[in-house]
Amino acid sequence: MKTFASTTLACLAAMLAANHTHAASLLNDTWTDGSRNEQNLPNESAWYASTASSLTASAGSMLGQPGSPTGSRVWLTYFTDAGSPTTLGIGNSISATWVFTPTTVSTATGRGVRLGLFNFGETGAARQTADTFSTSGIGQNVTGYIVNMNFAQSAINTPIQILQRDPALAAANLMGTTGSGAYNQIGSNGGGVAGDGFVSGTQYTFQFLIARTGVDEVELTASFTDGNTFNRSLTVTDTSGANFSFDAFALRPDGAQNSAESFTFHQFQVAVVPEPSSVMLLLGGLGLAGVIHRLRRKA
Ligand SMILES: [Ca+2]
Ligand SMILES: [Ca+2]
Repeated sequence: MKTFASTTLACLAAMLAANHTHAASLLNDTWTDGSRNEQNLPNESAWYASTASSLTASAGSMLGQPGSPTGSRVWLTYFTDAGSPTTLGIGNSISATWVFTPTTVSTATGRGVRLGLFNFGETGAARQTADTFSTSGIGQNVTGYIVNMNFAQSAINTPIQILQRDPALAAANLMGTTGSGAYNQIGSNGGGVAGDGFVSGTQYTFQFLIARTGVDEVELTASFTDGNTFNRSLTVTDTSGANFSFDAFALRPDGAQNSAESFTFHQFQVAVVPEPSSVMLLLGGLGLAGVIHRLRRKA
């Protein structure tokens, strides 16, 4: 027969396990309403496109079309209210997850797709409120990190690169250049050797995970998988001048000849782990267990 103590311990272990995996969803959108215009967190968010016609929603998905064969586009959304970026405490992480299907994937050897987590809540930064803007603008004073990806049928060596917005924040160019003054690389390129790339018509999941691992340190992991054998992943650590606050996600495909003819968005999610309220529940649970323990000792 189980003792009361062992039952209590089992309950606590279950609570710890639940807490460990419990995420607060900031946004989880599947375009069920067939529109990309409403900001109604956490169920949907408004998306802004540098060229309005390049991003169209229909029931259950959103279609992004880079210029073809050339012409980059920027697609941007906010997953918190204006002026209220989510800030990671030590041990917390944020993940942005994009489920998508590309068509007519490029044969490019460059890095034609950029995906970033940003903070438009910085002093001097301004949120976008409408479509139609320059793909080399909107970034003044915005902080954050990007994944710079070789998006092709055959991957180059180390197809993934992760960079941080330059702390000098001189550049208004959000994602149009990764050069000096705009971005600084974090760690080395990675994601494996040349070989398997993206297949047209296959569904992929991209995840950008940023975990705060210290007072001034974040660990950043970018991964692309088809849920089967394709898995390209890179983890790097930013050990100084790290960013912990985020309110936006943006994608910048270069023209179709360097990315893909189209990207169908099936789902876009942003979550924070752990959920602050679950920490409070856990602490409450531990306190209750302590009271029970003391009561039993007295009995
Ligand atoms: Ca919508
Ligand atoms: Ca840094």
